[in-house]
Amino acid sequence: MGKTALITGITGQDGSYLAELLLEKGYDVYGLIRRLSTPNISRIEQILDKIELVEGDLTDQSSLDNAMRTAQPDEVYNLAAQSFVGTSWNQPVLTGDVSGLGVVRILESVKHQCHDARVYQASTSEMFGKVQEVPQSETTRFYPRSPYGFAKVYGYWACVNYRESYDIHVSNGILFNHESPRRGIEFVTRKITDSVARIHHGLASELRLGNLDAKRDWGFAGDYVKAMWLMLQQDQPDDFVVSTGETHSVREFVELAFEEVGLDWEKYVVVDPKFVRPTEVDLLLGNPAKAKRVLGWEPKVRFEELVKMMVKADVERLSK
Ligand code: NAP
Ligand code: G4F
Repeated sequence: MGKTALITGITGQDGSYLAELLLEKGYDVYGLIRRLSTPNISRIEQILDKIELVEGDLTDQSSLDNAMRTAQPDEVYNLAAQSFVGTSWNQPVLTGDVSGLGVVRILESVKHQCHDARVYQASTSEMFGKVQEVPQSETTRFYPRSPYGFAKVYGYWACVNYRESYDIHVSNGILFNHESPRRGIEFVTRKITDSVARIHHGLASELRLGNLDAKRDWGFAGDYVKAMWLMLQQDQPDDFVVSTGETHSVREFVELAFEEVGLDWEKYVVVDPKFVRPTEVDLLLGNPAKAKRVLGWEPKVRFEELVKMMVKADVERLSK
């Protein structure tokens, strides 16, 4: 018999790629979806007839219990979060409730409703924050630099504790930044490629950004959801860094993206203090050696290809 998976955050970037991957593998896929005045299903429209949606919210325990009872999942992928670092300073309590405490609600629900389900927690390189070593690995000490970062540290340790206390098969994927044409528009990569496409089509004349010196280890979301799945196929739960092992600055991303449409970025980019954060994560660079060794996982899409893919998709989208 095929397996059943429940994905929280199925309407987000990663949720949509993961749902497609699991359908390809023959899973029955359930997705937790929260009530909004206008449903946000644009990323999963192409698979709506193949998945089951269950209403629920990470801040509401009973809805999570109901989702677990309905789906009876073999695997739970907890991808839901208030995931935008910038917003976490304006909404620190909500961020803690969803991205931190929400993890405990998921674990409680699994403990009581489907104890044998395997759980994936969307942990993050933001936990390394002001990095204590370069590159960062599973043993690097955390030093979060935002309410989002410290909420995720709480969620991470909740998973470790439920694994040790209750023998729940729960793994943390410590994923470094991963992007795609489905990336939310407020994140820097998509903000850049969307603006480049607008400028190219004569729909905009400038791009306002914050810190161009920040460096990130950027990979492709389609590659990273494969690592999530692999973690839950292991006999033993564990924690894994998932990254490319390369780092690039926001400036490099900008240069390449403008180059793609034959424009000089310096004529269009304006540095606006409004987008500079109260505390910055200056440099992220992950060491994916453990994921390669234990999971046999490696990223396929490299930085230049990722930038091209995203610019191309936005240029095409806006030409319609
Ligand atoms: P995303 O596109 O922002 O998706 C977030 C998802 O969470 C959306 O489906 C959203 O639903 C859902 N959500 C938000 N609040 C919720 C709530 N209270 N109850 C239920 N669902 C809620 O994020 P992503 O890029 O796919 O990232 C997936 C996960 O990986 C997140 O936990 C993120 O923090 C983590 N992560 C991401 C990266 C990255 O680079 N992308 C790296 C490391 C870790 P709506 O559509 O209704 O808003
Ligand atoms: O694209 P960002 O907003 O992503 P950030 O903060 O690295 O967080 C993302 O990756 C994390 C994994 O490390 C995830 F956990 C998290 O959920 C999210 O997916 O910003 C990247 C960098 C930052 O240093 C920021 O200061 O770009 C810099 N930046 C410069 N100008 C900007 C801008 N970021 C945004 N969003 N907008 C700007 O105008």
